[in-house]
This record gives sequence, C-alpha cells and structure tokens, in this order.
Amino acid sequence: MKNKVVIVGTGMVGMSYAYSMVNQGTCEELVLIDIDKDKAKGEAMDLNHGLNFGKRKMKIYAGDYKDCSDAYIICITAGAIQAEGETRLDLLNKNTKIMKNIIDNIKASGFNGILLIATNPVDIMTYIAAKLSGYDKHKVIGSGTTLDSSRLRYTLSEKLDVNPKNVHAYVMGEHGDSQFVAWSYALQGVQPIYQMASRKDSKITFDDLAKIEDEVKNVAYEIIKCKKSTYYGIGMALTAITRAILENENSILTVSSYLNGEYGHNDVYIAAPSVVNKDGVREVIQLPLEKEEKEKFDKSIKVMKENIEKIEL
Ligand code: 6V0
Repeated sequence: MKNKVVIVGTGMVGMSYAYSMVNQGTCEELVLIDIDKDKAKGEAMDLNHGLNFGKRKMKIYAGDYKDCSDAYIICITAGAIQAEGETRLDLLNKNTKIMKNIIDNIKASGFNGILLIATNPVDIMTYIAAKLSGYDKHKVIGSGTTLDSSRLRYTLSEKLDVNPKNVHAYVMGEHGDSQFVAWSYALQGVQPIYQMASRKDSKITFDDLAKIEDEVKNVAYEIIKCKKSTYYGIGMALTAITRAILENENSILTVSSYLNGEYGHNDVYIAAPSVVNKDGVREVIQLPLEKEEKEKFDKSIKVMKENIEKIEL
C-alpha cells in the first residue's frame, strides 16, 4: 500500500480536508472521487495549482474506485448534509443508501487499508461501513467527537486564556445530541479543571463548565444557521486522524471506535479516547468514569443502538 489517501465525496467537508492535507503535506498521493465527476476533476485541478505553495510534492487527481486498491486510507465524506432544524439522526436513512453504494464499490476494488468515515450520523455510518465491508473493526474508524473535543479545548482555552494545546479534555459518546464531557478528566496543563472550578477565586466556575458543555454540543446548529454547514474544523480533524495513521503516531483521539467489551458494551461504534496508529485503532482507553458520566455514556450508546435497529441493511 502506498502513502495514498482517497476521498469519496468532494463536497465542503471532503475539500476542506483535502485543502488542509495539501497545506500540511499529509500524504504523497491524493485521489478525489465524487458521483459528480466534473466536480472532482475541477477540485483536483484547483488544488494542483496551489501545490507550488504547499508543503511537499503531491500527486493529486480525480479518480475512480479502481484507484482504491493500493490506498492506505479511504475517507468517506459523501452524503447529504444536515439541514437547518434537522438532527444528525434524521440524516440516517438518506446516508445509509449512499454508504451502501460506496462500500460495494470499495470492496470490489480489493482495498485493504483503513476506512475513515465522516458522513453523519457518523457513529452509525461507521457501524454500517464496518458491517457492510466486513473489514477488521479496528481498521474502520469514525471521526467521532474529534472535532467536538477540539471545540471543547478551544472554548475552555478562551475562558482560561491558555493555549488550546495545553487543555486536555474529551467529549465522549455520540457525535450529536447525547454527547457529554468527561469533566473528571479535563485538565489545564496538569491541573484538574473541576478542582479549579471549586475554588472561590478561580477564572472558571461550575456554571461556566455547564455553559461550555452546552455550547460545544450545540455550536454546529449555530454554524449551520449562519452558513448552512460546517467544514473547516472537521477537515482539520480528519487531517489529524490521517496523520496519526500515516505517521504511526499512537495519538490519543476521540474517534468513533468499535467497543468489544470496553465500558461494558459490545457491537457499537462510539467516541471514546482511543490510540490511533498505522493499524487504525490500537486500543480504546477505558477511563474509570464518574457514576454520572458513565450513565451519560450508557445513554448515548442506547441511542446509537436504538437507531442501528431502525436501519434496513
Ligand atoms: P456536500 O458539500 O453536500 O458534499 C457531499 C458530496 O458528496 C457532494 O459532492 C456529492 O456529489 C457527493 N456524493 C453524494 N453521493 C455520493 C456517492 N454515492 N458517491 C460519491 N459521492 C457522492 O456535504 P458536506 O461536504 O458539507 O458534508 C458531507 C457529510 O459530512 C455530511 O453527511 C455531513 O453531515 C458530514 N459532516 C460530518 C462532520 C463530522 O464531524 N463527522 C462535520 C460536518 C459535516
């Protein structure tokens, strides 16, 4: 397999991801596939014209499924988007059909790498992709709450006035309405944020934490209201996951991972901090969650399972 990434779906998310990878020089070869072939062709031309200003020499072209056979990663960003007022779960049936068609084509190509899913509702789409493909579960990954955790770090960093890279905090559960923040493991540097909030003279209060959690959960709806969809943040989150795989980083990211007994659950994809490397998800980190957090996680998994049952595969 080559240092090659295929993007299926050259819409706003797919192209923000591609643009971010060109700027960061994430891979050597980048293939763009879309049902709208002209769109993929035009996007490839446009990106190639910027290569002179990019990080490295890259081979970028519009292709088709035969180009998947020797790819290391295929990222699926194809699908209908969340309309104003529509939840991610409303997208379920529309995007299941699209996913079926794409996975059939990928399988037929003989692809043997890592499947990365961004299409929403992402945890369920990842489950569907794993079921339909029959690939090893650790080699099928969803973007999960990688973006939400980054939103959380940014929002906390603004409040605390520190670099977001020094905020360590995870959003876990569904990339959607039942997600939650594992506050018992949120740190500024090495300081527990919960402990900081309990101090009288602190910059941050428990009220702030509740507001921040709410904002992180709902900010996508606000962006959609302002500009119809979100794409730069997820594009950069997908680049980070791609780099973790291609560079064998063993990075901890809240991707959507398959649970096989972890946290007492089976046969579900959900976001939990996971170690990501060249093999996909090396392991799901099992945090001893506080009782209330564990209840939220269980509830989120229940929501996932109820929706999985509704899908006709
Ligand atoms: P978009 O800009 O409408 O692009 C979708 C693209 O998919 C279009 O270019 C279509 O032509 C293409 N497409 C549709 N069907 C197929 C098919 N069968 N084969 C190949 N290509 C096809 O949407 P956008 O890029 O904004 O969003 C794509 C998906 O990402 C949606 O499901 C979003 O909800 C989801 N997002 C996921 C996020 C995450 O955190 N995981 C964040 C934001 C959006």
